[in-house]
Amino acid sequence: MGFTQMTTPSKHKKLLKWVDEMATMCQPDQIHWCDGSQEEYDQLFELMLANKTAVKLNDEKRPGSYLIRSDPSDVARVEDRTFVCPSKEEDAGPTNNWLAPEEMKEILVQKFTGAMQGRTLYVVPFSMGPLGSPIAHIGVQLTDSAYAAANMRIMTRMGVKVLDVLGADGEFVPCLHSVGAPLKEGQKDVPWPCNEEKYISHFPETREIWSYGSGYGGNALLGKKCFALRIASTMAREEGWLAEHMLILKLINPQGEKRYIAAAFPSACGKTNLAMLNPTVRGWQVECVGDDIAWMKFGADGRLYAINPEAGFFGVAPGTGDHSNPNAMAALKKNSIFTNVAMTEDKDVWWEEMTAESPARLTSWLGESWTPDSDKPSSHPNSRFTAPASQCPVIAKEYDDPNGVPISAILFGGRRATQVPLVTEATSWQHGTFLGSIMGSEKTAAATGDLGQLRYDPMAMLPFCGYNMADYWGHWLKIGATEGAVMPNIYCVNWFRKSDSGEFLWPGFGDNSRVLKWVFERCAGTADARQTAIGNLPTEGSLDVTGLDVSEEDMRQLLEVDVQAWLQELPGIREHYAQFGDAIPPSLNEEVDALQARLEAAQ
Ligand code: TSX
Ligand code: MN
Repeated sequence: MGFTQMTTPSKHKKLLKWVDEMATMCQPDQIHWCDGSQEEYDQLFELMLANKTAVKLNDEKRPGSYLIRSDPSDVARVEDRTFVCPSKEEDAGPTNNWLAPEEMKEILVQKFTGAMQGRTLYVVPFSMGPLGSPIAHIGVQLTDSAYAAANMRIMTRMGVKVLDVLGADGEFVPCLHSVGAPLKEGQKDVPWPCNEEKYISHFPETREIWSYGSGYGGNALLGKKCFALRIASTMAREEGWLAEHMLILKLINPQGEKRYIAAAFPSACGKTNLAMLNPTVRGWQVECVGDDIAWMKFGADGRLYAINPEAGFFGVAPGTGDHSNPNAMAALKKNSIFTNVAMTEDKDVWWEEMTAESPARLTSWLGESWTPDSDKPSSHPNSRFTAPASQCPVIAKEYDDPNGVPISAILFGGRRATQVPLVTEATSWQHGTFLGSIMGSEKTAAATGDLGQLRYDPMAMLPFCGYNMADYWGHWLKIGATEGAVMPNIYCVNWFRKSDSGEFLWPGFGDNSRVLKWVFERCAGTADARQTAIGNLPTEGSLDVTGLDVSEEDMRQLLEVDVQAWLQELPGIREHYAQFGDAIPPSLNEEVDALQARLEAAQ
């Protein structure tokens, strides 16, 4: 089994030279240029089925879909093995792992030499964003993983049409990937080849990505976190735009007027759920433009226009069900890839909280038999679905618009049991940038022992910023000061406030549309707010609570400003800033001082 070699479908000299050089170094048995066709996708799975990498799922229950079980050691992004390599260490900043580019290259050349022996090198041309969009960018991933190539066909616009756009001299980001498991003559492959030693390396100055040793998710699908966030954030800084870890949603009021909202949340806050939520407020609609990444550039009218650079959802499976996200469940009904979830007896998929009751018998993500009284979950907590965005019932038509959508509001969220109100409006772009820089989430994983501890995750970009985070804040401030710019309003939201007895005060999910409605009406100038020390909050009556089952006392708590608690957080904020030393933009330090002064005055 294999691919029929075709003539090279590109006349791009630089691309051909790079592919040739990388192939000489990696020594694959053969090279396959991906055309992006269904036939090619089917062939990739034929190979993975033969190698026991993939299982074909029940074609009646889950048409065109596959289950893949990774090696139990290769199940998530590896932040401690992720490197950002500009020439100067200070340009990586204190929150990134750094190695000098020449040093890293020397290591990597050694690792990649012969790394693809016995394997096929797939050349995967992809566009992040609608083909030919002025906001989009092109990458080419070289990979020896059929799994990565197949996922890239769902997650990006992939194939020969990208080479057409690239032409003879278009720009592309070279993305080299190997699982780091060469096969000797006659050596039998394993279902999930990978290497114990991993390097996820970024070279912002030359705009290159070299990823070695892992086949999983963000380590291997290089268009996503590596390109669309880490490399793109450095491109955005140089070129005056924003590459952000944000969903994009379209909110439509009963009159048919629409606003576009972008929102950043750390992991485990339900970002994908918000991106495609079903509103409980009568007459309002939400449509999804994107669930993970937003690229925003100024339009001629001075507004920020956003595209979703991706073409699919690579979502966390556990917790996703008809109760939390029926639109995601519909998107993954067919033509989807499932990684590290459990399998039912009739070869469908299942994971924790997909349904209220678990099936009586399953095959776990480890391939072992599983029953509800097993002491381990059936699916890995970071198990994933890869589903085409086009299959989401509420995908917005603008998702494919090369011009992007004008953003009216940016939300920053986090998981905070205390202190942070349901919604707060920033009083300026600078104030909003400050609020984004101090956002954080409380840990939910009991395993690490620091349950409930606050982790700062500025703009949800901590693991994804390709340069010094303090310079990134400086870039945000500079963007906001662009001549003629009409900036979005900025809001902080918190769905996770708890009562003293430990219960969630806010029902969340579809009822978050009440907050979205207030944001919409603030942008339209039709909703009231009261000024407080931390920002603008909804007045009583301006937040639509019609038909909502939340007591007046709980609503009061959700919208109260706990001045004492905020004062107590100030030293933590100053400490968080201190790790960046002098690199902190002065106006952010001024924001901390001004917040302190307002809180003290409100005491
Ligand atoms: O995704 C969530 N969102 C955003 C939805 C658009 N989750 C799921 C957890 C994150 C992966 C939430 N969990 C949300 C939320 O708004 N809120 C909560 C907390 C919560 C959990 C259960 C209930 C209520 C709130 N249950 C009942 O009230 C019955
Ligand atoms: Mn993400």
